[in-house]
Amino acid sequence: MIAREAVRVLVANWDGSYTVPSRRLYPHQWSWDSAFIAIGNARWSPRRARSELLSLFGAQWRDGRVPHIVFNPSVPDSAYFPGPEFWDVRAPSGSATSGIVQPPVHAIAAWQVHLAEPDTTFLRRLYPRLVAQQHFLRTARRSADGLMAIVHPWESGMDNSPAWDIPLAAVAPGPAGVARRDLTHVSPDERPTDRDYERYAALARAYRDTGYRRAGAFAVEDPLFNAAYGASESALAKIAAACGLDPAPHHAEAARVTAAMVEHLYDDGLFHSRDIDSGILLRSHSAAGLVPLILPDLPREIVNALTGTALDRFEIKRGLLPSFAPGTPEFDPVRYWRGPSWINLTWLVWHGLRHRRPDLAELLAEGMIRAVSTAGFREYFDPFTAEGHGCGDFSWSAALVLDILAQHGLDGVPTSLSQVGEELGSLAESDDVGHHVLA
Ligand code: 9WN
Repeated sequence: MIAREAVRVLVANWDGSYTVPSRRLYPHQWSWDSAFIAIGNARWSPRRARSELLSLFGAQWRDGRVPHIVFNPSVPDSAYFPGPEFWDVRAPSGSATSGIVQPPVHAIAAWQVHLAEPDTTFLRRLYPRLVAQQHFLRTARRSADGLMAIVHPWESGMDNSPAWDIPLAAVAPGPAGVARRDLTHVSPDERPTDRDYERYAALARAYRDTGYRRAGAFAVEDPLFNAAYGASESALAKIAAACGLDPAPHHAEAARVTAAMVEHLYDDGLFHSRDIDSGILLRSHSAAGLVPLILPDLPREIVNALTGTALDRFEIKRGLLPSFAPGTPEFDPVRYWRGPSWINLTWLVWHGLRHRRPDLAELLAEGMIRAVSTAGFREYFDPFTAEGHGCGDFSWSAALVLDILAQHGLDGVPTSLSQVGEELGSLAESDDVGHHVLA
């Protein structure tokens, strides 16, 4: 039973107040992973879902930034590169963290967690922190055209996407021989190259050396990141209303950023990134360009054009959304963010299509369930064969499939939505005891 198996993965990766993305490859807390994990945990243990988000925001910086990694002090520095010694910074809570961020999908997650089990005390606790997270982005990262910049490919969450090939080529690589740990766990054909890592390390070091204040040679407006920011403002409007506060400023900010994205990042059926220094649109075929479908205020004609692109260029009829369009020279079906299908990207596009094109949302839901049923909860999947790649027992693959199951049920497999609901309901009662779930 997939739901039970998904919960097993989440229980095995639980560290007491949050969930590691993967025991060996990513043994700390990651920012956007925790948001996706909370969405899935909300379906069987709303208590763990709330803890996941509260523990992440416990490491928020004074300026409002939510670091992309919160390090577990009991894991040795050498377990992950770059570890706490490299980043060399602590949050006010005392936790060692990184100094960069990831796409701000957390308000979306907080609202989903509340919907699964309404809890205004939780919302009231998190709301000011979510507002501070957005405030950091719109003050420290806002460009002249009103969009938010990322200063490192890791901030996009789609590290080695071909969308970064041009801006990354302008970054002088640091010294060769970066002490990578990822290749101990995953084949080099499925990960970024050493050259990529030399540039990642150089960029992170340069940002660190300005006290995490000034962008270095990489500064781009990314459609996924900005869509997450905008959709989070819409979620914050709902959260504010539920807390008896004024939602209007959040609605206005969501509308403003949506309009700015349409004006500056949209072209020919897809959203693209833009280089801040040159102002040039970095036309590529990244699935990040479909994620603005999560924006509630997106004009109808753009929704239709994106849907057409998803069908033609991304071939989503197969049920799996490739991270980069097949049929392009850069496409690679197994190398990380250069083509494989990821459950979180597919979930975001599914979320955006749910009410607008339920027929296509269903295709994606069934594709995700099929992939994990045959390959397990892998990190990513070949979009043609659904073969699994990257690490196994990957938390957000398990979590988001639980959310999909709770909303769609299992089509073609003899488990109805209500059975899944009952199964998850009974697990929720035993959410303190992982062993019970594993039995
Ligand atoms: C760097 C944890 C993270 C995800 C990212 C994914 C990968 C890290 C890495 O793993 O990035 O942050 O070491 O490659 O690209 O999206 O959050 O799952």
